[in-house]
Amino acid sequence: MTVNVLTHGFCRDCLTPAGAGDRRCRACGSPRVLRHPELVELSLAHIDCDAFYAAVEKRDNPELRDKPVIVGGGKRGVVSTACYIARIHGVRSAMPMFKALDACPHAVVVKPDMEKYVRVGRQVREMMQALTPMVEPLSIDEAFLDLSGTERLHGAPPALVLARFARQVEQEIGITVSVGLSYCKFLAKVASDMNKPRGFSVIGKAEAFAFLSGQPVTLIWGVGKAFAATLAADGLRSIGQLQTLERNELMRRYGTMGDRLYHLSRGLDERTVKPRSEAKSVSSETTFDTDLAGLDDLVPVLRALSERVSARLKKADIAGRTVVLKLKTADFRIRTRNRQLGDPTRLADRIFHTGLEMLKREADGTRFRLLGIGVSDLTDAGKADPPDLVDRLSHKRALAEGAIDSLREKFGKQAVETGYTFGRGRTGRPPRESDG
Ligand code: TTP
Ligand code: MG
Repeated sequence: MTVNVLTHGFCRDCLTPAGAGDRRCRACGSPRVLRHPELVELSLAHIDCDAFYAAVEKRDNPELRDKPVIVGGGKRGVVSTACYIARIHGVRSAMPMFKALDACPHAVVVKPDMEKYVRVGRQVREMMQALTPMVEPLSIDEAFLDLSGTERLHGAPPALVLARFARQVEQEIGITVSVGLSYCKFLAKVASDMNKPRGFSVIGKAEAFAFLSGQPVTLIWGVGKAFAATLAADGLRSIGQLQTLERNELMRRYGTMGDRLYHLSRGLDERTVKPRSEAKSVSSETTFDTDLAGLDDLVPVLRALSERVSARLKKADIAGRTVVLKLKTADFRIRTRNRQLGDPTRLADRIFHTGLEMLKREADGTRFRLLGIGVSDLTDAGKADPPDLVDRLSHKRALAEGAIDSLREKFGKQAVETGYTFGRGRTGRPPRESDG
């Protein structure tokens, strides 16, 4: 496939090049002909799965296919997502379930199966990584791809590779995606959202400025409700209005955010795609202001770090089978100690107690300048922390931790402090922490 063949675009269903003025594909009759003056030049893409959780549920239960489907938790819970049929009735993500069912009483409600969605998300990601290593995942169902320089490898320009990819996801995984193609991250992400589901939108360099001028300021990454209200109070509602202001003026008014407004409103976005391979471990460590030797000082820090690691595992819905303790002595020697668990865990309490056993052996009077804790051998959270009948105490602690988690979810992180974390030990100022 050479570049010239795509002068008039191509069919997204059968990938046949289109002829000048074709409204439908000559080969298959599909109306999904994609054309754009910059089609063969653009290489930055954002791909986002359509109604992701709901699409996976429909795939796995064909009876749901033509019904409005809401994925979410219990009657008092909120909507995680709704399929596009349910959205016609006004159902949206994060809506309280009772409201969603008011809007769409005949909807089928499905409880989320996170483990399954993580698995499908990973499959989609692996298919992306087969196109290019330059894949930057943003969440479970979306990623940026930089396909520049891959034309020779694929024998086709990025636009066609992406359409082929969308088709392949439908055929092999059984869900649909929407693609945004542009020259920068900002507009690629905007584009992927433009004609969902099964969308493919292109925003070229030549049209970016004019396109943006008609959009609301909220389209800009980082402009949430509160900031939009500030801008509105200053008479700025459209990106076009931002485009009339000098950079200095925007920065004087809004600081670094003003700089972003200046650039993004003009379609100037230098951010590159940063490939992230899957983490091999999740850890958190801290360097003390003054070296510490005693368990009394080290234990509260270990507890706080364990909670941090656990929070990250829970957020990513993963667990680790091996707990790793890291210490750096006052003379900069690193000690790492590992312990493998019977089952993977994501509970702060298990991470902490396993770490504590190892720490007790090391706390022989040596002065330490750094303490870290983490888990490796990562797996899906599904197999983690089975009810531990042998160790009733630890089971009870796990249940307590579940209760604390839901309280925190309701009332915020600071709502519940466990005994050990409270006050962060005796290190004086809060330690410098870093996650890995
Ligand atoms: P999104 O990509 O925002 O939404 P979506 O894929 O369901 O729909 P579309 O992209 O077609 O607009 O989020 C991906 C998944 O993340 C979604 O399927 C469910 C989950 N999610 C929540 O659990 N709560 C939320 O508030 C949102 C927005 C998403
Ligand atoms: Mg999505």
